[in-house]
Amino acid sequence: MLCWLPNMHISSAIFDCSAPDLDSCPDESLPEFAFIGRSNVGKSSLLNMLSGKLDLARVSPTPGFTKLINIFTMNKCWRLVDLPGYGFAAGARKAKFKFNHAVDDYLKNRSSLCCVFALLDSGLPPQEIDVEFVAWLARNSVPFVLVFTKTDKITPATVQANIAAFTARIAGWFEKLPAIFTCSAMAKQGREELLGVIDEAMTAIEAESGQAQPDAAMPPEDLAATDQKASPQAARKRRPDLARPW
Ligand SMILES: Nc1nc2c(ncn2[C@@H]2O[C@H](COP(=O)(O)OP(=O)(O)OP(=O)(O)O)[C@@H](O)[C@H]2O)c(=O)[nH]1
Ligand SMILES: [Mg+2]
Repeated sequence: MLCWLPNMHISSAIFDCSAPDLDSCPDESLPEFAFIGRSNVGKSSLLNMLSGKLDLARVSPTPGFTKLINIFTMNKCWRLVDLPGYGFAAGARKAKFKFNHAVDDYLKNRSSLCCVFALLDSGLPPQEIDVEFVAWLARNSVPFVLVFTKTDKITPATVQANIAAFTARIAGWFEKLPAIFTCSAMAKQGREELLGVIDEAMTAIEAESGQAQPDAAMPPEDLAATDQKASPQAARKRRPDLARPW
């Protein structure tokens, strides 16, 4: 059954909960798309822009504003997740790539996590903290796309130069570079393209679940395995096995 709307029209956007840790998150029945990036990069603003509801997630000029895992259900069938940023610690002398245990746990073990939108400020040359974070995503096999934010603040040529410099830093780690998008929450640029990522993922999940219907005449292959407590590796394997178009 199709449960999302064609062309990614958002008919409902509802705040679910603010979870302090993975165990407090809602069940994993709905596919999730999460926003992460340095504090103040524009995660909450982008979530609002995509949802079409400007006051859904709290936006603030104060870095480190989002402190919990904030979960929102869209069209009653998929979720957007606003994660706390990294790189901000009150009193810290040097920004460091470090996020709390809850975010680490969420990114590594949330089996319904389909794709992470890793946000980078398009107005800045490559920041070590972001390069380190992308390396962490790659090492931990977290599916992600790169999203360069706040394009309204600078010229398109500078945006392109910063994107080229960043991709040059990470290119050697991937057979195929992660997909790259640009956006401006202020100018409402990039919405269609990013909703397209979600649309394609939802289409792939739908196709996969259609194919994965068990044959009623056949017993499940490994009944015992379903009773075992899932290891992080097993949890990751439960993530939808998408032929990722990004
Ligand atoms: N010019 C411009 N400003 C933006 C844009 N997106 C966000 N901002 C501003 O940047 C600041 C931070 O935005 P948030 O969306 O709260 O950033 P965040 O990444 O969620 O921040 P934390 O929750 O603190 O990690 C706010 O003052 C926003 O108004 C954008 O596209 N263009
Ligand atoms: Mg925020």
